[in-house]
Amino acid sequence: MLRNRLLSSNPMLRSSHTSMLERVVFVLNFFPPYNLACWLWIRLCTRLAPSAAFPGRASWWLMQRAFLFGGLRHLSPEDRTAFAKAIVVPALARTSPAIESDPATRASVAELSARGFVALGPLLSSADAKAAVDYFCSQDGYASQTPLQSDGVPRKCDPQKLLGEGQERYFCFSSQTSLACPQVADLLSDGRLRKIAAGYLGFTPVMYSVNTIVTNEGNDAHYVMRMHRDQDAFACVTFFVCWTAVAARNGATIYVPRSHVSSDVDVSRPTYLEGNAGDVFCVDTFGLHSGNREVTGPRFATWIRFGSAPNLGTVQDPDLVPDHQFA
Ligand SMILES: O=C(O)CCC(=O)C(=O)O
Repeated sequence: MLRNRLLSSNPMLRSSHTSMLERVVFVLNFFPPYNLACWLWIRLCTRLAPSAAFPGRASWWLMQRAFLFGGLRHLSPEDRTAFAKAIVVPALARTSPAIESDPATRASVAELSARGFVALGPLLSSADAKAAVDYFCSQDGYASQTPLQSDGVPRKCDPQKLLGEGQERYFCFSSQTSLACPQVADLLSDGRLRKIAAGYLGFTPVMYSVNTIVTNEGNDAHYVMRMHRDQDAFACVTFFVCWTAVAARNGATIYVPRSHVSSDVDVSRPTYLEGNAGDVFCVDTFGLHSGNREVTGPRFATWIRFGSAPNLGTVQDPDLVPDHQFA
């Protein structure tokens, strides 16, 4: 399959769950004219939406078939927010209304909306975090940041191997392995993360990606260790669960406050998402962020992404939540 040839030699991914239409869209996303056409459509529809129903209905029809997401490559945060407000969120709020909130959730959502990230503090104990690290060390994973990018050879995580010159900076575990981690299951069981995501996004989202990553000291840089925007969807949010403590000089994700909604930000003054083992951050990763090249010991973290699906992530990467059973 083209996706595997282009992006991965991982045989695990040959049994992809994506539909023929999603494969077509996947290929289309490689063509700049298609992406530019999506961008133009989005800009135009955002302008027309207040006075006409057609742009909203047609955009929604296209998005349900995984079209339009190619435009994300060219959208400014302002344009993405305007399109989400005018078209995406109203449509999703009709089909999947937001769940009831509470004062603690509303406070987290307010901070997340203002800055693009919020520290939720210790949602798991340090003993639970240690148990999760032990669990992942006992499992097979892949030598890359996501299984899709890896050589597809399952192996045990050896943090020492991440140290060497020319070695991958990341190790990762499949979504199945992450979801089978008892501490991940615990975290997801009370619906708290989805509630925060729903409060922020304005509709009840699906969980579409779970991935556990490991980084260690090293010289090479992976491309996510440069400032970038995750271009999954028009409305999505990522939780980072820290299984090990992270600090500015030790693995903490780097984030430019307010860059999720504004282009007028000071990229030279980022924030480090520092925390203890068991802490959780909720981050709008369309905002400018970067993995931290500086790591002093093996750093374990799991990301859990919520948003609308299909999206560019679900079309590109079949190792998302298994079998499209968006929990
Ligand atoms: O490793 C990290 O902290 C960040 C990962 C990241 O930036 C990404 O996956 O987009």
